[in-house]
Amino acid sequence: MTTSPTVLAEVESGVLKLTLNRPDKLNSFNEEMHLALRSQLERAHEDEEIRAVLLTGAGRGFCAGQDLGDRDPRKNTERPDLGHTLETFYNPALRLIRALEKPVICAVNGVAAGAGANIAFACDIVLAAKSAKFIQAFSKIGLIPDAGGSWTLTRILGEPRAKALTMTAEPLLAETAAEWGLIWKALDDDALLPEASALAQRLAAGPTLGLGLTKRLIQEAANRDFDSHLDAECDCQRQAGRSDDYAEGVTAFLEKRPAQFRGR
Ligand code: LHQ
Repeated sequence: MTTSPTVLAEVESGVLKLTLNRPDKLNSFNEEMHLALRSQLERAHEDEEIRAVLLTGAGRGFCAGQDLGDRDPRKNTERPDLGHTLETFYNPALRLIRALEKPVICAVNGVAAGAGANIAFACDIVLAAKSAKFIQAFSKIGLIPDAGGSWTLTRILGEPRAKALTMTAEPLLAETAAEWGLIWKALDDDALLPEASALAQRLAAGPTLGLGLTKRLIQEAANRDFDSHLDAECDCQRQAGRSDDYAEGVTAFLEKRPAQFRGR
């Protein structure tokens, strides 16, 4: 596992809290931060003790996307291969977030720009501080919305809003993002981390297998017709029904006590 000061990692009560930590650069990504985030996401896949992930940023920003200082065109004569950066760094991290069959909560503590915004949108439950804003900054520098943005924004918002946000790069306030269904909730700034941590801990104490299957089904829904999706639900429910947590959940209900899920 790569440990690096650019991504602070701590595990508490089954929650892996990851804090993007280059606050002077609004937590924009350099190679070290990419590798550290990937390594922590791989750890979340492998470690059974981890039952939820909480992603946030240090300082006043969440993440300003790629560190633009890394590829100063004034210093380089050759044109860069940005596709290589996506293949090597962003896409594997985004795939790890979506494939992780455990809840990923994102606490957007401040501005989220470019790939930073779209990494947040790839998480399962997104909470944002009311002072935070989301900026599809790509068009300001001649790029396309990457890190899944052109997919996520279109799926969630539809073409008109997706096109306007990406072509104008106008900031979207957290409260509007919540009204539009792009994130779960906009919270008072002081309430963000306490609420996000409480939510992450609640989910980490939940029936991890069932939550993971729920995530898988919801993500796959748009790719199937209703009939075949009913079959997929059937397969997943069969699996969930054989879990220890289902037996515990029903037993706890019948005994009128809180369930003690173990994530199995
Ligand atoms: C930064 C950055 C930054 C370096 C703030 N880099 N220093 C994928 C494939 C490969 C390559 C290209 O990219 C991608 C995906 C992408 O993410 S493309 C989009 C990249 N991101 C942007 O274009 C956003 C650039 N940043 C901004 O527009 C502003 O900083 C925002 C609107 C995010 C915040 O504005 P302010 O609140 O006014 O803060 P600021 O601009 O003063 O930034 C604070 C510091 O952070 C400042 O450094 P300084 O030394 O002057 O205090 C900035 O230079 C630095 N910073 N973003 N992406």
